[in-house]
Amino acid sequence: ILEKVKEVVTPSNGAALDGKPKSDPASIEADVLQNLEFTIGAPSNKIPNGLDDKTVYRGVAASVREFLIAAFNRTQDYWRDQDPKFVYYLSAEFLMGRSLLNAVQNLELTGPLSEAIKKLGYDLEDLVDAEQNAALGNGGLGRLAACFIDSMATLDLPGWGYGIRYKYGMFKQAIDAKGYQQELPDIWLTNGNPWEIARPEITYKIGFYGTVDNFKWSPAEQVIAKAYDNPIPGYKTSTVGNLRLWEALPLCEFDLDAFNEGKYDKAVEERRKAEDISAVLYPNDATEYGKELRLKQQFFFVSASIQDVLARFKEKHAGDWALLPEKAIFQMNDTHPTIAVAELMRLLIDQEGLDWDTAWGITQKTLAFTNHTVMPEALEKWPVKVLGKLLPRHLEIIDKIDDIWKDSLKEKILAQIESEPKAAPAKAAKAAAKDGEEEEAEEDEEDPVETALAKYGIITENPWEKDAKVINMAYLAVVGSKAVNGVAAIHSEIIKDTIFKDFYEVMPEKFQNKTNGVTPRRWLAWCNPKLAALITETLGTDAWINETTLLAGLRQYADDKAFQAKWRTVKHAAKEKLSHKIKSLMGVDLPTDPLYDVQIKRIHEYKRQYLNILSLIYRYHQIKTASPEEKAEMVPRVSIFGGKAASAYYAAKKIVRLINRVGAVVNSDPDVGDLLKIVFVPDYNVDLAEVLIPGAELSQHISTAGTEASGTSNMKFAMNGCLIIGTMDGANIEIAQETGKENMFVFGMDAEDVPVWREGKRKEWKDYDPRFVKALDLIKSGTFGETEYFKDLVESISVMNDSNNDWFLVAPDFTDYMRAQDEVDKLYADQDEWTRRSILYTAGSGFFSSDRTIDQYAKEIWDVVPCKQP
Ligand code: T68
Repeated sequence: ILEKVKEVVTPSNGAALDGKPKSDPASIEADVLQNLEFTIGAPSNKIPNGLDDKTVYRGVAASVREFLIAAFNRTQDYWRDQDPKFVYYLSAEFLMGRSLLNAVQNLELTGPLSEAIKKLGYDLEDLVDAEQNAALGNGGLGRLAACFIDSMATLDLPGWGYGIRYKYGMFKQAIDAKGYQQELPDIWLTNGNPWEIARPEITYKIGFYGTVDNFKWSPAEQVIAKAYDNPIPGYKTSTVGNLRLWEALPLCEFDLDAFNEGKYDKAVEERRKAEDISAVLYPNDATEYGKELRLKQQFFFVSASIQDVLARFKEKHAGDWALLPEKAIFQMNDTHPTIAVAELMRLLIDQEGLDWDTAWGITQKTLAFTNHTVMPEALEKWPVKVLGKLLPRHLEIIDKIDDIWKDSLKEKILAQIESEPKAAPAKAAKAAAKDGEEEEAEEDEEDPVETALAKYGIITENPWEKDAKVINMAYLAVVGSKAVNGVAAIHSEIIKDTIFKDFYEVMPEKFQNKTNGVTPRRWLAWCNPKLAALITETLGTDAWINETTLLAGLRQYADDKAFQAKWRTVKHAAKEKLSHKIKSLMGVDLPTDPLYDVQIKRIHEYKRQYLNILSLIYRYHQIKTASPEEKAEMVPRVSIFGGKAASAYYAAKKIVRLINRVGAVVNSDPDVGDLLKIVFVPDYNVDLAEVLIPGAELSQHISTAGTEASGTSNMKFAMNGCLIIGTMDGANIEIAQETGKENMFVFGMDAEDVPVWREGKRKEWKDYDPRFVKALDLIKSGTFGETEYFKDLVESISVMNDSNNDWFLVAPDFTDYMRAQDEVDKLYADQDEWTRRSILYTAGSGFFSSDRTIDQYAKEIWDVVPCKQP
């Protein structure tokens, strides 16, 4: 083998020769052998029987890495030379999933690589499964960031992602025998990470705590941020972008004095403290714990990233700071990186010596902000005490931004009031005279200017604690950014009407919509190769992979019976694959003929997994009480759930347990047979999604209207020809527009109705659906055990009092949900019509490519244009 390696590799396969490794099967085979031997340290002569898939995966990954790095180096070199404007996507989360298959497909190496691997006695698919998930994210927000950098590379847009190289990613979820969720650490780096390039030469100092004297900050603690680059290959282009992640390290590795004094703990204490910063991903989705370490993480990666960008800028354009907004834009992914507003100001003023106004002008042109939620608990508000202690200079800067901001509004507000016919000029004048005075922020019609100013405050009173001010990070971001966007059409409207209403009124031009998208490479072409092949065969081209609007060409075949049959065959194969996966993970046998119904997403009350399981409980009851004739009429269903509950979110954890308990009872009940199976797939993550989504026929996106900002799995399901049952919420609305609302199982209250319900109607409503009551009775009477444990969960939607108010409208939406479910069953019995709709979903999904989203960001916010090597 080594002779062969020498023969093939030595003369030509070095990147040094032409910057590109050889991609014929024989060269790849030899290169894999060489990597197994010399990079991994595995005796390659043991191949095939003596080396397991995990080891061989590492050898193959090392070889693919060579291709990636070669193209990465060329791209980055070219960009350095051309000096285009860059976008920097600042995100505390990048939920990347696995990289091997994506890299191989994007680099168009699948054919020769598979052949090489086969020759070695292995199978590419098995090796793909040996890879760990890179789960550096909670859910939608983190996965969106991953899709975005994929699209940036594919569109040749000069751009990098910036984030944290967490040592432990999203916790692993296990379900124990009693149905409880258990959280286990995600130790994903143990076997090394072949997809990253450590950059020990790229480091920055990050300070914390300390004092400020005459605007000069002396941090009391400092750590080092060390860079790791993760090449991001585009598809059908030589462009390979970058995701730069930061690791926290101590300034001083080892306290030798302490060590010599025998204080071993103390000798490594600084190291441990520093490493804590990039140790764990906060496993909270939509709730904010306000931990100091969390703020430390945020500042850590933001400061390192901005310092890095400014350092490169200075290399080319030293001193010419006015040029910065023409060379760089930072997109802040939610509030987590919004300390960037103050940090950019600090670096420009304190380090580069700019005056306040110049720095502020630059900052406001160099930052943009995306909001992903209207849930009040997820909008970060840092106590002044916490932020002031950790970042005293930043607090000063934020304070001044707040003052100047409010001052700038006074005239505008006064003018507004005067132009309103109803406003009495005398009152307005009186209000203006109060200029600068701190007044209680109360809804006081008497004093409109003061009232208005109070609500614009970035620093405000903490509603939960007296005399404790907080910094509203979303407001800071809105004020400091050139653009603010929501993530679906309805969401972008809602933020203008609710959380940012006052800001929208004084600067409407800043507010935009950028409907989310997902990468069609990972989420259709690579995860569903059979469907992709059928689409390519039908459209006569594979150009749809990058130009998803071409998928509309499938519409003309929607009624074609022969095509429908092919479509069904492909779907059935994906259901089989999914069924095998579940068998291998859980030991459960799932029949493949029933309707495959899937709800996979974080477990949250607003996402209403509860509604879904209640309807299944009722379905179970129906099966139990049906006559044989009635049973024969029923449409068999497999219901699959997946998702993690935040570790401290008790209601969500109870819902997980309820689903598992119901599943255990239903699946082992001989009266039920194949009419209903309920499975909760543990540890839902990106690679499971890649099997679940192609195999699903119905997917549930049933959030209370107005609560789900967009949703992105809805887009993935639609692309894969999966029908949707859903509320008119988030991107469901746009999916309905693109695929035909009549083709979606729409139910429930609209976003406008929900507040009306909450504030009024709810109080007198008693029309509980008898089926809803029955389902709850079954839980209460112990059909699924643990009546005491489920008691408060049941009461939360059925007994109204101060702590229970069914905030997410499970009870009032139940009847319409059941109606929609009946429609589902009816339609599934008509396979031709079902298939026709399935085709229309894929055909209508072109708009939901993240290429479209990123193109809009690039043109409408970033002003970044493609820069492709000739
Ligand atoms: C999601 N948000 C939205 N947040 O819920 C979803 N939160 O509707 C949308 O499609 C998606 O963002 C992309 O825009 C999240 O995923 C979080 O994960 C999160 C993490 C930490 C703190 C708060």
